[in-house]
Amino acid sequence: MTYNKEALKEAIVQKLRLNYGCTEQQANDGEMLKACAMVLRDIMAERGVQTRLDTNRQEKRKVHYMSMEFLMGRSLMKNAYNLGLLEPLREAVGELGFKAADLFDMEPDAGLGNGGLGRLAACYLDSMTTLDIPATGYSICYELGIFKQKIVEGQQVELPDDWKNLGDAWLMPKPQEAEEIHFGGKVRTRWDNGHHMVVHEDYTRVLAIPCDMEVAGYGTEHVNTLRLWDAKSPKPIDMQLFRAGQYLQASEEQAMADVISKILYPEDNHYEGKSLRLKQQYFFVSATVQSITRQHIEVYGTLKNFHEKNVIQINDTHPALVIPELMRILIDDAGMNWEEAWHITKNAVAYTNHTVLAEALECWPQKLMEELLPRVWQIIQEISKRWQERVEGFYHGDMQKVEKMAIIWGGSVRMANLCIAGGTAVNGVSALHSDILRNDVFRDACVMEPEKFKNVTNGIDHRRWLAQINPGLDSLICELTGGNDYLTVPQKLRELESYADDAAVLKRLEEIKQQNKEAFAKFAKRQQGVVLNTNGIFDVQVKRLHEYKRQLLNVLHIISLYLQLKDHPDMEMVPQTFLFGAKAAPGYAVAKRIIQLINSLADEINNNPICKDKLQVVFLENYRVSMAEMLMPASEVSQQISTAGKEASGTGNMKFMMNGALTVGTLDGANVEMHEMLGDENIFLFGLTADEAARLSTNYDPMLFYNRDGMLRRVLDQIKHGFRDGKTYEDLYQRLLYGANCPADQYLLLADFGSYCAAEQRMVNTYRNREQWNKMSLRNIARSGIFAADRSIAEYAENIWHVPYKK
Ligand code: 26Q
Repeated sequence: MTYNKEALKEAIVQKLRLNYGCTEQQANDGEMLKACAMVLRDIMAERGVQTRLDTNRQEKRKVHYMSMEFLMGRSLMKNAYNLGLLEPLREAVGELGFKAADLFDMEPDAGLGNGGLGRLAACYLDSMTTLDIPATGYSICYELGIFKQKIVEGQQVELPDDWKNLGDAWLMPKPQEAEEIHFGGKVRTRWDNGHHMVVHEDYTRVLAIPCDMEVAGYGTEHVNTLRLWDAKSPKPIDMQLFRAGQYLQASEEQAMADVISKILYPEDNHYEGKSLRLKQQYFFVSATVQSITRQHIEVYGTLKNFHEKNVIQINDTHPALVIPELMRILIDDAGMNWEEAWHITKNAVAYTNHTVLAEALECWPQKLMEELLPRVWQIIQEISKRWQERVEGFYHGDMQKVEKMAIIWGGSVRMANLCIAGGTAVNGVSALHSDILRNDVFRDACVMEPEKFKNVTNGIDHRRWLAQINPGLDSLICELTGGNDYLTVPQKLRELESYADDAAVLKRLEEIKQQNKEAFAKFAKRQQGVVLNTNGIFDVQVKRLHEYKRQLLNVLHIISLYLQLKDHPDMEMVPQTFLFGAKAAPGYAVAKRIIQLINSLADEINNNPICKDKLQVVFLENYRVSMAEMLMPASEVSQQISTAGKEASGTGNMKFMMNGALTVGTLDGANVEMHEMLGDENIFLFGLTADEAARLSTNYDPMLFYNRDGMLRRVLDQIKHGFRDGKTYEDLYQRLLYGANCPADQYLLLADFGSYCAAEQRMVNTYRNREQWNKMSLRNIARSGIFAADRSIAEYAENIWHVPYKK
């Protein structure tokens, strides 16, 4: 059935009656939003059924994308857009007496992720569907997503994000497809009729209930599913304890189960060995593997061809337990021998690495695993033993290599090594990052199996991150490239380049940017009462707060501008509006101090009359997907200034570029590919390269830079003494000059300060020549096609999954 405005109207009215017992006149915005969601959900559910039938009938290989995070953001506009129903929905809603824009705006973000890794999973789900790949995403149905951030007296305060109130209209609970997960207990082995039987007993049971969210592709009938697992206890209450009057204890086990899917861990790029996190991971993995194998058996009646018909992609090591869990099911449940099970497992799992930061590599205490997952632990031990024998053989007993590559060592289980041993492919997420994995982090494993190590540079859903959020730019592109083919052929953006000397086109680009700046300023006023100077260059750094991302370097530069302005209050300058947005992990004290410093600086600058219409600094509260959607189209400068070698890829960098912002950045992550596309003339590069940074960090002396540069000294002293709010930041000053544990500042801020300031200066000078700037902006948009997720997914399909896709 094809839907038009009338059919949508009718369906919405029907939903209101059936679900809320009200008419469209009586319904409030929330009910209307949910009714619209349910109508689209129905359309997708129907197509989802058809997609699955076709997939099974044609015995296609399926992709299973496992990620502890899916940062989906809002869905109403996205789904309407992909289904080709955006305009009919707008009209239908309008005729029912509501404003579509208001409904879109009130939908809560599904914030089931921290940042890059989680958003990547969401973009990939869109592309896999658009390319007609049979794929399912899997994650946990966290009751509370990433916390909401408030700034109170300059400091971050975390509030719970209870998104399900309005956001659950997309979810379809399927209790009949629940799986049972076993924790703790004991493992016994016995011989039964010559068979070695493993018996796991006295375990605690937890139910995993799937809540499915359908995902529509663009320009296709294909629909995929995001399966979110909700944890519940199988027994409502312990009646024995209840009868004994021990009411609290009676519901203890139930509470234990519920807590597993309660909350998303808010640490980004940082590992902590918390037992609840391990429970989440196994809960997630076991439910998913049971569900996949069960469905496989339903179609094929056996698991012997499992690897031929399934590939499981794991988003970092967080779901690494799939390897022993799949082994467990193949051996204990399907009765296979080790070799056969290992062959299937190894060919069915592939691993993407997203970080080289030592503090982010997962290393679980063996004790925790042993107690929580006794059977899985046995299997890990066997995998580890066999892997170690192989390494020893290959490296002729070189114990240094054996130690580095070991899975279990010194009482810890190293998840990355488990993934390397048990997977068919390991990939990094940008050219530089994959090189660092091959030549440094996983060097010895790569020598052993060089074909296993691949690169797939990240990409973003350009339909969401350009067409949908920047309608002005979308219209211009369609006009200039003769239609909207670029939506499915992102390389078409290249055709824009023939307008690089067309003054009228460049002017329009500038006008679109200005309108987007005004629109963002309105939003900022509404959200936090701040009045942005829209005549200033919108110079933006939005991403998680982390020392390696160097928000502090940005701060140092702004302080240097401020000091110059104080020296020469009448100095002529291009107005600049510096925008920051960042959440800090609640336990990351230094990151929280940096937020406080940004707010102190903002307070100082925004209240000093000499800065009026020249310098402005704003910390944007609660940066999230839906804010990024407003901000990217309005940004002129994209700050991508991580210490080279530390940012695996970055994906915000791509969103900015696609919306015409120019990058000030280091040669790190995907900035390297960006620079390759743009050449020196269309990007503002600065700083040490990854090799130089690695070399310098072995004997880095911040004092050298401090003593050499008078401005840098003044800037640092300013941090130490603080600003008009009376707060001082000697701790951060110390950190930059001496590091937390000498010899330090691993992030080399002072070494890059000079060249960063110079790059900013080049950027501002370029901005004075608006035509030149607009030309560069156009080239950035025109050359951003390679950063479309469709390109990334085509590479995964081709080089790792070996599945066909729509070309
Ligand atoms: C691990 C164990 C326990 C608790 C939390 C974690 C954890 C959670 C999230 C560890 C890491 C993350 C997130 C990492 C992440 O977002 N990495 C980013 O991935 C992007 C997509 O590939 C890259 O573009 C970024 O460069 C990378 O930092």
